[in-house]
Amino acid sequence: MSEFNTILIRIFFTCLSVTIFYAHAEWNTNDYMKREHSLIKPYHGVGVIIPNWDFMGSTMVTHNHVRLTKDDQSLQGALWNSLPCYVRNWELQVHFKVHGHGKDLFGDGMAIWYAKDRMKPGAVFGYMDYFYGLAVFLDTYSNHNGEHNHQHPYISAMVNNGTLHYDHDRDGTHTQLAGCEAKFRNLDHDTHIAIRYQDDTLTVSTDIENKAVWKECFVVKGIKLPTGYYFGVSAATGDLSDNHDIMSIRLYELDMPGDVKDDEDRTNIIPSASFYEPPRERIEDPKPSMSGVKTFFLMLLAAIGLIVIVIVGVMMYQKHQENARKRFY
Ligand SMILES: [Ca+2]
Repeated sequence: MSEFNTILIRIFFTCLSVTIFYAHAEWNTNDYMKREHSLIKPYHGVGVIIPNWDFMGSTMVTHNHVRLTKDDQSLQGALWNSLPCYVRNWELQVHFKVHGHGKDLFGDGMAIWYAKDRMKPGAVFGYMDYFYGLAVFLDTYSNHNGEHNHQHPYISAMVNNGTLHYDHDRDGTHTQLAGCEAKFRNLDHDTHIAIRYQDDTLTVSTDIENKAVWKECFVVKGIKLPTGYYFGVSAATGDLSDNHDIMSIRLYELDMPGDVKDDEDRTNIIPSASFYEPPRERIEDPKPSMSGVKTFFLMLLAAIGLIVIVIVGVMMYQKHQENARKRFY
């Protein structure tokens, strides 16, 4: 072996050990991060296998991201953690990027899952309908104008016990727990979402304004989720498209050593939510012309009333003056 080759090999191993050292140092600074439920660069283990994660559909893994769908029509992709999660209180942080060529038309969006069944393709952003568990939707396309009074992109959550249908045509508005508008698409800076499940309370926050702070999207109390479900992310395109990329997924355990733990067995409970947003029925707004007419008549009545009072007042005053004059003469 030539001396040049030996030097090259030395350089390679130095770089490798430095990389391993820093990777290890990062783990040490995140004592409560569960590495078996997290996805961090470099993704690759051996070959194209990502340790503890499986991918399906249109998903492509590169050095910088896991692309669930590219900016092309009719694609579905997903990435699923292969180990069930038995952490009771947790926070999942996802570094993602949704971008594409569309200026006004793009879609459909992506979803982050904590669900019973993994690797199931379907109609809900690339995952099965009538699922068991929690979904957080990052919906970029408004399928139904007028049904809801918010803009897209829109982030919302849904808890399902296997019986609820996600109504794509109405953007799931009848089954959502809560939601918020979030302009996370086509941004130059990093975009993150945090899903916190602690003491049966779900808190979803975003970091999409390049301020490195979490901004609360919504909080919903009274949510029961079993342990032993799987984390996953999925995305879908239809007639409209976007690149849906995942840069990292970090799961933090929120139970601290020494916390008093209740003994409730959470392995077999059915996912449930005690509070749903009231279903948004198609209630027509009161017609403006009607209310205008009403207002007009009310004003007219008030004006007539006022005129009557003034006239009566004037007449009484004149009568009074007349009487006074009569008394003097
Ligand atoms: Ca939609």
